Amino acid sequence: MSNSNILTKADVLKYLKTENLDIFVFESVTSTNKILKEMALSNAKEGTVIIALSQTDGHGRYDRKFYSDFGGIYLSVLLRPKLLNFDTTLLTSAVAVAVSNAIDEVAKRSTKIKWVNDILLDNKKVCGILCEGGFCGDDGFFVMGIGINACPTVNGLDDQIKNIATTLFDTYSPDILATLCARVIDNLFYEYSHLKSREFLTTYRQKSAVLGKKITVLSRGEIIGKATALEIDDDCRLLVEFENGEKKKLISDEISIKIAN
Ligand code: BT5
Repeated sequence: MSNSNILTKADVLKYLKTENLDIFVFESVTSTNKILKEMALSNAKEGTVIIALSQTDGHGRYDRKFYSDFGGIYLSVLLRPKLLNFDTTLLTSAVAVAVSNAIDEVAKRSTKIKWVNDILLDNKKVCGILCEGGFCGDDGFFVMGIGINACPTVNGLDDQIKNIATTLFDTYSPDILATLCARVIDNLFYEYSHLKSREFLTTYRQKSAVLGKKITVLSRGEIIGKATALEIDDDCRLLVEFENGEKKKLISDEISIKIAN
């Protein structure tokens, strides 16, 4: 058990199996993704990990706010894949499997994945994942940001999200946070090193919260139609059938979906 009531790097290292990572743990930052992108541009190595216990400027896709109060886990991992034609949808989806499995292992729960980057517990969002890329000279990098509503926050979930979000554990424990961080990081590097084989796709489809469901399709926040989710292809695109019978493969870059009740 940790002596302190605050998660420390030593706590995480106690449970971590992956070697040669540069891990930094902070009580509060603006955004772990923002800091790690800056570090990536200053040549930080693959495997640099920033963990924060709270964020003042946590964000999701299209700069949407990600509520990041003390109690959750907010972490970012720097990847520098050698392959040039690396696909962010695949990477984000593989990381979703890694995180969903980690949560299930540690919390003994059964989470689902909402295409493409949300982890759901009892149909509510318990985790969001954001993949941001950049270039350092000729070399591309990816910052994988993961925000998990792990333990309760002092004031509970914000009014803006309390109907759509949930928290994993009922009480705060740095030891649980440490175990969760370690499992997330270990699973992430496992999936990353096996990405080429796409073995994660089987689990991604099994854990899908959307396959067979009626959904609303949005493009940059604007509703473009109602559809049924039919299939996730090998590139993690979502095949849907719109109400007028038109079938389309959705790419996550511009598109988001809502599951109908
Ligand atoms: C995401 O975006 O869900 C990706 C969130 C990634 C956050 C991590 S934390 C570490 C790293 N540093 C960062 O600054 N970001 C990453 P998106 O799919 O765009 O969803 C955003 C939407 O999720 C918001 O518009 C809210 O509806 C909802 N939301 C915001 N905060 C939430 C929370 N704490 N729990 C559940 N849902 C939330």
